[in-house]
Amino acid sequence: MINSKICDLLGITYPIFQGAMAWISDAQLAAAVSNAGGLGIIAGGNAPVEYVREQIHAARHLTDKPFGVNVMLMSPHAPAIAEMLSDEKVPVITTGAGSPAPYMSSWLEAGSAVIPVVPSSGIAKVVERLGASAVVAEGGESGGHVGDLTTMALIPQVRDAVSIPVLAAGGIGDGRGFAAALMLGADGVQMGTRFLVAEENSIHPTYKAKILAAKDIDTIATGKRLGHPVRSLKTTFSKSFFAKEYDSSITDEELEKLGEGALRLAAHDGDEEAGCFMAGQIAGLVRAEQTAEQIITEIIGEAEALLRKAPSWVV
Ligand code: TUI
Repeated sequence: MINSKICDLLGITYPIFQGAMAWISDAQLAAAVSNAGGLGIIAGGNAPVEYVREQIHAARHLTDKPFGVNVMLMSPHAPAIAEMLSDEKVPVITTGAGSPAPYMSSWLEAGSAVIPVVPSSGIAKVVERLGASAVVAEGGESGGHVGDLTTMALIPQVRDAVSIPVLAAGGIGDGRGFAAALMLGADGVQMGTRFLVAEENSIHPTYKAKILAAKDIDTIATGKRLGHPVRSLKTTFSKSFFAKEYDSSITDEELEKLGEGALRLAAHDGDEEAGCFMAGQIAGLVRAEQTAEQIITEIIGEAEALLRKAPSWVV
């Protein structure tokens, strides 16, 4: 058994969050993770408020365990989703891709635990002051919208900057990563890429096949020029986007337009040409489709075995 204060705080069995993945992590995946003892998280992404509300109601039918909802703060729907979340009083709210400051007091009044995803110790301190229950510190190894720092550098610095629990994200895909995160000072982990191939994840089979076939060098971060880089599998789409970033005849607006809808095309349609298959650098570690429960129990088992052996390093 791995004991962590985030488990007591949220009423979960294992300190493993399933990272929110836009167009991917719905009520079915989130409930499966929560039923397996982790924290499942519904992604708001760029979806409208009605969709997110439906997913919350669906999750409540599928699990009686705590679950979370993520607000992607760059979404035009973020203000409406934020207001709806205050009414729905979900157990946990996570945020990404921006500052949750405008919404924090309303969510806290509604009784939700607010756990922002942060890319630096400075932003971690700000959200702690605003009342965050914990932070997810996410390194640039992760899939999707990425910050600059690596998980290895970020976690100990965030750990030293705040007193609230810290979850490590980015580059964690098995029990070794989990145990390493604890050594860096984290109280638990958040994983996205490993859950891409969960049986309860109903993304297009092509997406899962691409993850299972990926090697360590198969992801690329594109969109640095636009100020919000996104890590995805190297595909026709991402390689062409990367080349266009260095083409000064293409405007930022044109570049931005190129990316629109590409994630949905990957997740929904498995479109190998036009889809953006977001994935983290640990994609090469993901070898089999498993249930959420198998993923969680395997990772906890691996981490326990490693941590039990840890005293042998000290002579
Ligand atoms: O948000 C993510 N990952 C994401 S969001 C996403 S959807 C998307 N699609 C297209 C373009 C952009 C996004 C896919 N993956 N991770 C959490 C995260 N948050 N990473 C970095 C941040 C972050 C950045 C700045 C958090 C706070 C922040 O604050 C800035 C400020 O000024 O306070």
